[in-house]
Amino acid sequence: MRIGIIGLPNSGKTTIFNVLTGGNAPTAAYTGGTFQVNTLLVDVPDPRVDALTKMYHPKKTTYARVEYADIAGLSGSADAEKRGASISGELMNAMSVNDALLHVVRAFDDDTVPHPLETVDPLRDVALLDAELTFSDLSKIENRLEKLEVSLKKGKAFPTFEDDKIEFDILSRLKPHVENGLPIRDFDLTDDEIKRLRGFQFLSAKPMLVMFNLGDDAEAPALDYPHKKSAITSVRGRLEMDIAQLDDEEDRAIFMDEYSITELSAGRIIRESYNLLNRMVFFTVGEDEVRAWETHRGASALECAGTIHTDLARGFIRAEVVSYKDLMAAGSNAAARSLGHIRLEGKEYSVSDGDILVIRFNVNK
Ligand SMILES: Nc1nc2c(ncn2[C@@H]2O[C@H](COP(=O)(O)OP(=O)(O)OP(=O)(O)O)[C@@H](O)[C@H]2O)c(=O)[nH]1
Ligand SMILES: [Mg+2]
Repeated sequence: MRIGIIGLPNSGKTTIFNVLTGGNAPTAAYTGGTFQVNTLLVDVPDPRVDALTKMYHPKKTTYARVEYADIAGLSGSADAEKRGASISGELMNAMSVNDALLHVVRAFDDDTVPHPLETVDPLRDVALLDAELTFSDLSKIENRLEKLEVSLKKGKAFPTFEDDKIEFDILSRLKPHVENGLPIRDFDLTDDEIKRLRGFQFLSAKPMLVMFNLGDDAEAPALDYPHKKSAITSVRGRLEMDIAQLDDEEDRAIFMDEYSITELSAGRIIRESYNLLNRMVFFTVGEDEVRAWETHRGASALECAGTIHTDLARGFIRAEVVSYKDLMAAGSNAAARSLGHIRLEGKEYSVSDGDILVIRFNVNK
């Protein structure tokens, strides 16, 4: 899972990046919309993996991982004429490789930190950046429609003629939607249509997590955001970054206590991202390794086998499945087995979040 952090200059993207990664990337220095991208892979904190490690004492423990990209460079032009156009090719690429976008919105007051539009107005900034993304998508749609119109008029672009007609039809329906300022993720598309549009890498089609970056004791603004594949969250960015950067566990506990923080936001935000992206984890366990694997919700046993290794999918016979809860309640694998908690499931079995799988397979079958 890869999440791109975007937002206006000085909104706190690098601060949030540090909160999420426990990192020390330098903040401040007003980069004023200069293109820059910094990525880091982080383990997904998961107490279930910790508990399984205690049970199995494996040689190795592997957590699921999330990659965060701190993407600077959106200028936040308030000038409608320039919107979308300000997104350079490299910035476009840096954004489009992500599974979801995390929009950091400044909601903290601080006279020493300049705002590119001079005033702090989080709701305006949400709308502004959304407009920037939809405008960039609109210009792609318009350019493509123009080209398609020419080639369809010639009428002999065989064998792509039929495909071009279908694409022209989809884009023509999509255009007024985007012109109305609505993100593409709100538009109902069939799987086939999604496939046909994939190459465009539309930015407003990506799942969006809007994150208010709050001051130490600020409250989150009330945002009406009725869009699909979207979620809203908030974080006291600088406060949490300061805590996340403390090496000493005890110091951290004291700090958290003082500000009544029960859990650092990194884990919570990963869970919110999992929900937004319809992701889940399953586990494999043993003496060698306890490991969390990420997949999409509702994945079949066969798909999970393939996530582990293509051979396991190819030679799939059966999956032995026990839920994390049942295993923990039983206390050991042997106890779970004698209680009848270990089930044998076939290819089609829909795996649940937290299932522990053993894939029986035979590659020679
Ligand atoms: N008071 C206060 N300041 C913050 C908070 N979050 C970030 N800042 C400050 O705002 C400034 C900008 O933060 P960054 O995290 O560098 O912002 P950015 O979005 O990465 O900025 P660019 O990369 O230049 O676009 C820094 O001086 C931060 O210390 C906050 O929650 N409260
Ligand atoms: Mg930055």
